[in-house]
Amino acid sequence: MPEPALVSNEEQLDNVVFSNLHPSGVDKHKEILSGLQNRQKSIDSKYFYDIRGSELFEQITELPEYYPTRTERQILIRDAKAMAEFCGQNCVLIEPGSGSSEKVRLLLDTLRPSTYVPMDISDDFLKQSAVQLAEEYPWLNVHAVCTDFVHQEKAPEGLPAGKRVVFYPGSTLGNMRPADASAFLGNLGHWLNQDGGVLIGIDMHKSTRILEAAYNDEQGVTAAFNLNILSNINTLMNANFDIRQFDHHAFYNEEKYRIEMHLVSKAEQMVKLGDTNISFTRGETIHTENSYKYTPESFKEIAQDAGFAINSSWTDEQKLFSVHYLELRNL
Ligand code: AVJ
Repeated sequence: MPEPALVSNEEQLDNVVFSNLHPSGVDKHKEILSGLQNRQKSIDSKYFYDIRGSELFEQITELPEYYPTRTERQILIRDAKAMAEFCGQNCVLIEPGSGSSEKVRLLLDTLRPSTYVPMDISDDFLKQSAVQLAEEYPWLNVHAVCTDFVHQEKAPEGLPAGKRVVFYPGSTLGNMRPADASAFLGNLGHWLNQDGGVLIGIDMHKSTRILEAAYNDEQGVTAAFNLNILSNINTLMNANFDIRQFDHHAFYNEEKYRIEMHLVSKAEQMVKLGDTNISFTRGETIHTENSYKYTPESFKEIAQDAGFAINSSWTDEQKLFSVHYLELRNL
Protein backbone atom coordinates (compact mmCIF):
# COMPACT_ATOMS: atom_id res chain seq x y z
CA MET A 1 0.00 0.00 0.00
CA PRO A 2 1.36 3.44 -0.87
CA GLU A 3 1.93 5.57 2.18
CA PRO A 4 2.88 9.25 2.35
CA ALA A 5 6.62 9.57 2.81
CA LEU A 6 7.49 11.45 5.96
CA VAL A 7 9.95 14.25 5.49
CA SER A 8 10.42 14.86 9.17
CA ASN A 9 8.15 14.69 12.17
CA GLU A 10 6.37 17.93 11.34
CA GLU A 11 6.59 18.21 7.61
CA GLN A 12 4.85 16.11 4.98
CA LEU A 13 4.91 16.70 1.25
CA ASP A 14 1.78 15.95 -0.73
CA ASN A 15 3.57 14.97 -3.95
CA VAL A 16 5.45 11.91 -2.73
CA VAL A 17 4.33 8.41 -1.77
CA PHE A 18 6.37 5.39 -0.83
CA SER A 19 5.48 1.72 -1.42
CA ASN A 20 7.53 -1.00 0.14
CA LEU A 21 7.23 -4.39 -1.56
CA HIS A 22 9.71 -5.76 1.00
CA PRO A 23 12.24 -7.37 -1.32
CA SER A 24 13.17 -10.63 0.37
CA GLY A 25 16.31 -11.02 -1.64
CA VAL A 26 18.20 -14.14 -2.59
CA ASP A 27 20.20 -15.88 0.08
CA LYS A 28 23.36 -13.77 -0.05
CA HIS A 29 25.44 -16.28 1.86
CA LYS A 30 24.56 -19.07 -0.53
CA GLU A 31 25.10 -16.94 -3.59
CA ILE A 32 28.52 -15.68 -2.47
CA LEU A 33 29.76 -19.10 -1.36
CA SER A 34 28.66 -20.88 -4.51
CA GLY A 35 30.35 -18.21 -6.66
CA LEU A 36 33.61 -18.74 -4.80
CA GLN A 37 33.33 -22.52 -5.07
CA ASN A 38 33.08 -22.56 -8.86
CA ARG A 39 36.06 -23.51 -10.97
CA GLN A 40 36.30 -19.90 -12.16
CA LYS A 41 35.68 -18.13 -8.87
CA SER A 42 33.30 -15.18 -9.08
CA ILE A 43 31.50 -12.59 -6.97
CA ASP A 44 28.38 -10.89 -8.34
CA SER A 45 29.05 -7.25 -9.22
CA LYS A 46 26.11 -6.04 -7.13
CA TYR A 47 28.36 -6.61 -4.10
CA PHE A 48 30.54 -3.66 -5.16
CA TYR A 49 27.99 -1.22 -3.88
CA ASP A 50 28.32 -0.95 -0.12
CA ILE A 51 28.72 2.61 1.19
CA ARG A 52 32.44 2.78 0.40
CA GLY A 53 31.91 1.12 -2.97
CA SER A 54 29.18 3.57 -3.94
CA GLU A 55 31.51 6.44 -3.01
CA LEU A 56 34.30 4.94 -5.09
CA PHE A 57 31.95 4.50 -8.04
CA GLU A 58 30.99 8.17 -7.75
CA GLN A 59 34.71 9.00 -7.97
CA ILE A 60 35.09 6.72 -11.01
CA THR A 61 32.40 8.67 -12.85
CA GLU A 62 34.55 11.80 -12.52
CA LEU A 63 37.82 10.28 -13.74
CA PRO A 64 39.28 11.64 -16.98
CA GLU A 65 39.57 8.11 -18.41
CA TYR A 66 36.03 7.03 -17.49
CA TYR A 67 34.04 8.51 -20.38
CA PRO A 68 30.61 6.76 -20.00
CA THR A 69 28.92 8.88 -17.32
CA ARG A 70 30.08 12.20 -18.68
CA THR A 71 29.21 11.26 -22.26
CA GLU A 72 25.75 10.00 -21.37
CA ARG A 73 25.05 13.22 -19.49
CA GLN A 74 26.06 15.24 -22.55
CA ILE A 75 23.72 13.20 -24.74
CA LEU A 76 20.81 13.51 -22.30
CA ILE A 77 21.28 17.27 -22.07
CA ARG A 78 21.76 17.79 -25.79
CA ASP A 79 18.89 15.57 -26.95
CA ALA A 80 16.37 15.90 -24.12
CA LYS A 81 13.90 17.67 -26.44
CA ALA A 82 13.93 14.88 -29.01
CA MET A 83 13.63 12.26 -26.26
CA ALA A 84 10.67 14.17 -24.80
CA GLU A 85 8.87 13.91 -28.13
CA PHE A 86 9.08 10.13 -28.00
CA CYS A 87 8.01 9.94 -24.38
CA GLY A 88 5.15 12.42 -24.78
CA GLN A 89 3.89 14.80 -22.11
CA ASN A 90 2.61 13.53 -18.77
CA CYS A 91 4.13 10.08 -19.04
CA VAL A 92 4.74 7.86 -16.03
CA LEU A 93 8.52 7.66 -15.91
CA ILE A 94 9.80 4.54 -14.15
CA GLU A 95 13.47 4.20 -13.18
CA PRO A 96 14.65 0.78 -11.96
CA GLY A 97 17.73 1.09 -9.76
CA SER A 98 17.28 4.84 -9.41
CA GLY A 99 19.94 5.35 -6.71
CA SER A 100 20.19 9.08 -6.03
CA SER A 101 18.04 9.94 -9.10
CA GLU A 102 20.84 12.16 -10.40
CA LYS A 103 20.47 11.60 -14.15
CA VAL A 104 16.72 11.96 -14.36
CA ARG A 105 17.12 15.58 -13.24
CA LEU A 106 18.65 16.27 -16.65
CA LEU A 107 15.35 15.29 -18.27
CA LEU A 108 12.55 16.30 -15.92
CA ASP A 109 12.09 19.93 -16.96
CA THR A 110 11.98 18.99 -20.63
CA LEU A 111 10.07 15.69 -20.33
CA ARG A 112 7.48 16.94 -17.86
CA PRO A 113 6.25 13.51 -16.79
CA SER A 114 3.15 13.42 -14.57
CA THR A 115 4.79 10.93 -12.25
CA TYR A 116 8.29 9.69 -11.55
CA VAL A 117 8.63 6.18 -10.12
CA PRO A 118 12.11 5.59 -8.66
CA MET A 119 12.68 1.94 -7.77
CA ASP A 120 15.48 0.69 -5.60
CA ILE A 121 16.31 -2.08 -3.23
CA SER A 122 17.68 0.10 -0.43
CA ASP A 123 14.65 1.60 1.32
CA ASP A 124 16.17 4.38 3.45
CA PHE A 125 18.25 5.76 0.63
CA LEU A 126 15.31 5.54 -1.76
CA LYS A 127 12.97 7.35 0.63
CA GLN A 128 15.51 10.10 1.21
CA SER A 129 16.19 10.59 -2.52
CA ALA A 130 12.48 10.59 -3.36
CA VAL A 131 11.66 13.22 -0.76
CA GLN A 132 14.55 15.38 -1.92
CA LEU A 133 13.36 15.19 -5.52
CA ALA A 134 9.74 15.90 -4.58
CA GLU A 135 10.88 19.03 -2.77
CA GLU A 136 12.88 20.22 -5.76
CA TYR A 137 10.10 19.48 -8.27
CA PRO A 138 6.82 20.46 -6.59
CA TRP A 139 4.85 19.88 -9.82
CA LEU A 140 6.00 16.25 -10.05
CA ASN A 141 4.33 13.28 -8.37
CA VAL A 142 6.99 10.99 -6.99
CA HIS A 143 5.91 7.41 -6.31
CA ALA A 144 8.90 5.56 -4.87
CA VAL A 145 8.82 1.76 -4.81
CA CYS A 146 11.22 -0.30 -2.75
CA THR A 147 11.67 -3.57 -4.64
CA ASP A 148 14.13 -5.93 -6.29
CA PHE A 149 13.32 -4.77 -9.82
CA VAL A 150 15.31 -7.54 -11.54
CA HIS A 151 12.79 -10.07 -10.26
CA GLN A 152 9.72 -7.86 -10.61
CA GLU A 153 7.37 -9.49 -13.14
CA LYS A 154 4.85 -6.69 -13.49
CA ALA A 155 4.87 -2.94 -12.99
CA PRO A 156 4.18 -2.05 -9.36
CA GLU A 157 0.49 -1.68 -8.47
CA GLY A 158 -1.15 1.66 -7.95
CA LEU A 159 0.60 3.69 -10.64
CA PRO A 160 -1.49 6.45 -12.20
CA ALA A 161 -2.84 6.10 -15.73
CA GLY A 162 -0.73 7.30 -18.64
CA LYS A 163 1.94 6.15 -20.99
CA ARG A 164 4.69 4.30 -19.18
CA VAL A 165 8.32 4.90 -20.02
CA VAL A 166 11.13 3.00 -18.34
CA PHE A 167 14.34 5.01 -17.92
CA TYR A 168 17.41 2.76 -17.61
CA PRO A 169 20.57 4.85 -17.96
CA GLY A 170 24.20 4.20 -17.12
CA SER A 171 24.75 1.13 -19.27
CA THR A 172 23.69 -0.91 -16.27
CA LEU A 173 22.33 -3.44 -18.75
CA GLY A 174 25.97 -4.07 -19.72
CA ASN A 175 26.56 -6.02 -16.53
CA MET A 176 24.29 -8.81 -17.76
CA ARG A 177 25.24 -11.43 -20.32
CA PRO A 178 23.43 -10.67 -23.60
CA ALA A 179 20.88 -13.49 -23.16
CA ASP A 180 20.06 -12.26 -19.64
CA ALA A 181 19.96 -8.66 -20.84
CA SER A 182 17.44 -9.65 -23.46
CA ALA A 183 15.32 -11.57 -20.96
CA PHE A 184 15.43 -8.61 -18.57
CA LEU A 185 14.37 -6.18 -21.32
CA GLY A 186 11.62 -8.58 -22.35
CA ASN A 187 10.36 -8.54 -18.79
CA LEU A 188 10.36 -4.72 -18.78
CA GLY A 189 8.07 -5.02 -21.79
CA HIS A 190 5.46 -6.57 -19.48
CA TRP A 191 5.47 -3.41 -17.37
CA LEU A 192 4.42 -1.20 -20.25
CA ASN A 193 1.07 -0.51 -21.79
CA GLN A 194 0.70 -0.92 -25.55
CA ASP A 195 2.27 2.42 -26.29
CA GLY A 196 4.98 2.50 -23.64
CA GLY A 197 8.70 2.77 -24.23
CA VAL A 198 12.17 2.29 -22.79
CA LEU A 199 14.82 5.02 -22.73
CA ILE A 200 18.08 3.22 -22.19
CA GLY A 201 21.80 4.08 -22.05
CA ILE A 202 24.25 1.65 -23.66
CA ASP A 203 28.04 1.80 -23.78
CA MET A 204 29.53 1.13 -27.18
CA HIS A 205 32.21 -1.16 -28.52
CA LYS A 206 35.35 0.80 -29.35
CA SER A 207 39.14 0.57 -29.37
CA THR A 208 40.63 -1.67 -26.72
CA ARG A 209 42.97 1.16 -25.79
CA ILE A 210 40.15 3.53 -24.79
CA LEU A 211 38.16 0.79 -23.05
CA GLU A 212 41.06 -0.57 -21.04
CA ALA A 213 42.11 2.93 -19.94
CA ALA A 214 38.57 3.52 -18.60
CA TYR A 215 38.91 0.50 -16.30
CA ASN A 216 42.59 0.97 -15.39
CA ASP A 217 42.76 4.62 -14.38
CA GLU A 218 46.02 6.29 -13.44
CA GLN A 219 44.84 7.19 -9.93
CA GLY A 220 43.90 3.62 -9.12
CA VAL A 221 40.31 4.41 -8.16
CA THR A 222 38.94 1.49 -10.20
CA ALA A 223 41.48 -0.81 -8.55
CA ALA A 224 40.30 0.37 -5.12
CA PHE A 225 36.68 -0.12 -6.21
CA ASN A 226 37.40 -3.66 -7.39
CA LEU A 227 39.34 -4.58 -4.23
CA ASN A 228 36.68 -3.06 -1.98
CA ILE A 229 34.31 -5.88 -2.95
CA LEU A 230 36.45 -8.10 -0.69
CA SER A 231 35.93 -5.77 2.28
CA ASN A 232 32.22 -5.96 1.70
CA ILE A 233 32.40 -9.76 1.52
CA ASN A 234 34.41 -9.75 4.77
CA THR A 235 31.55 -7.88 6.44
CA LEU A 236 28.72 -9.87 4.88
CA MET A 237 30.30 -13.30 5.33
CA ASN A 238 32.44 -12.89 8.41
CA ALA A 239 35.39 -13.57 6.11
CA ASN A 240 39.08 -12.74 6.31
CA PHE A 241 40.16 -11.68 2.83
CA ASP A 242 43.45 -9.76 3.02
CA ILE A 243 43.06 -7.10 0.36
CA ARG A 244 46.83 -6.66 0.08
CA GLN A 245 47.06 -10.21 -1.22
CA PHE A 246 45.05 -9.42 -4.38
CA ASP A 247 45.66 -7.32 -7.51
CA HIS A 248 43.18 -5.52 -9.76
CA HIS A 249 43.07 -6.82 -13.33
CA ALA A 250 40.76 -5.44 -16.03
CA PHE A 251 40.94 -6.16 -19.76
CA TYR A 252 38.78 -6.06 -22.87
CA ASN A 253 37.74 -9.51 -24.04
CA GLU A 254 37.49 -8.73 -27.76
CA GLU A 255 35.75 -12.00 -28.67
CA LYS A 256 33.00 -11.47 -26.13
CA TYR A 257 32.82 -7.67 -26.42
CA ARG A 258 33.15 -7.19 -22.69
CA ILE A 259 35.43 -5.63 -20.12
CA GLU A 260 36.23 -8.28 -17.52
CA MET A 261 37.33 -7.29 -14.05
CA HIS A 262 39.16 -9.81 -11.92
CA LEU A 263 41.02 -9.92 -8.62
CA VAL A 264 44.24 -11.88 -8.93
CA SER A 265 45.61 -13.77 -5.95
CA LYS A 266 49.22 -12.68 -5.41
CA ALA A 267 50.09 -15.85 -3.51
CA GLU A 268 48.89 -19.30 -2.63
CA GLN A 269 46.51 -18.61 0.23
CA MET A 270 43.51 -19.79 2.19
CA VAL A 271 40.57 -17.54 3.07
CA LYS A 272 37.90 -18.25 5.67
CA LEU A 273 34.26 -17.32 5.04
CA GLY A 274 32.53 -18.22 8.27
CA ASP A 275 33.25 -21.92 8.64
CA THR A 276 34.13 -22.45 5.00
CA ASN A 277 37.71 -22.43 3.72
CA ILE A 278 38.43 -21.30 0.17
CA SER A 279 41.91 -21.84 -1.20
CA PHE A 280 43.66 -19.87 -3.92
CA THR A 281 46.64 -20.76 -6.04
CA ARG A 282 49.01 -17.98 -6.98
CA GLY A 283 47.62 -16.16 -10.05
CA GLU A 284 44.13 -17.59 -9.64
CA THR A 285 41.40 -14.99 -10.14
CA ILE A 286 37.98 -14.02 -8.84
CA HIS A 287 35.84 -12.70 -11.69
CA THR A 288 34.01 -9.65 -10.28
CA GLU A 289 32.41 -7.93 -13.28
CA ASN A 290 31.50 -8.09 -16.94
CA SER A 291 30.72 -4.85 -18.69
CA TYR A 292 29.41 -5.62 -22.17
CA LYS A 293 29.89 -3.16 -24.99
CA TYR A 294 27.52 -3.08 -27.95
CA THR A 295 27.64 -2.16 -31.61
CA PRO A 296 24.48 -0.63 -33.12
CA GLU A 297 23.81 -4.04 -34.70
CA SER A 298 24.40 -6.16 -31.62
CA PHE A 299 22.20 -3.92 -29.46
CA LYS A 300 19.46 -4.01 -32.10
CA GLU A 301 19.59 -7.78 -31.89
CA ILE A 302 19.06 -8.04 -28.14
CA ALA A 303 16.32 -5.38 -28.28
CA GLN A 304 14.58 -7.35 -31.03
CA ASP A 305 14.93 -10.62 -29.14
CA ALA A 306 13.20 -8.89 -26.25
CA GLY A 307 10.30 -7.83 -28.49
CA PHE A 308 11.35 -4.23 -29.01
CA ALA A 309 12.12 -2.04 -31.97
CA ILE A 310 14.62 0.81 -31.70
CA ASN A 311 12.71 3.95 -32.64
CA SER A 312 15.56 6.36 -32.22
CA SER A 313 19.21 6.37 -31.14
CA TRP A 314 21.36 9.24 -29.97
CA THR A 315 25.11 9.22 -29.66
CA ASP A 316 28.04 11.60 -29.11
CA GLU A 317 30.34 12.74 -31.88
CA GLN A 318 32.94 10.06 -31.13
CA LYS A 319 30.28 7.34 -30.79
CA LEU A 320 31.50 6.43 -27.33
CA PHE A 321 28.06 6.02 -25.74
CA SER A 322 24.47 5.77 -26.91
CA VAL A 323 20.93 6.36 -25.68
CA HIS A 324 18.01 4.57 -27.34
CA TYR A 325 14.24 4.83 -27.33
CA LEU A 326 12.62 1.40 -27.67
CA GLU A 327 8.99 0.53 -28.33
CA LEU A 328 7.19 -2.80 -28.32
CA ARG A 329 6.89 -4.39 -31.76
CA ASN A 330 3.94 -6.06 -33.49
CA LEU A 331 1.15 -4.28 -31.71
C1 AVJ B 1 27.89 0.94 -13.34
C2 AVJ B 1 28.03 -1.12 -14.47
C3 AVJ B 1 27.96 0.90 -15.72
O1 AVJ B 1 30.39 -1.27 -16.10
O2 AVJ B 1 31.28 0.66 -16.41
C4 AVJ B 1 32.88 1.15 -13.48
C5 AVJ B 1 30.64 -0.15 -13.27
N1 AVJ B 1 33.02 -0.94 -13.08
N2 AVJ B 1 34.18 0.82 -13.41
C6 AVJ B 1 30.60 -0.11 -15.75
C7 AVJ B 1 32.14 0.02 -13.28
C8 AVJ B 1 34.25 -0.44 -13.16
C9 AVJ B 1 29.97 0.42 -14.46
N3 AVJ B 1 28.49 0.26 -14.48
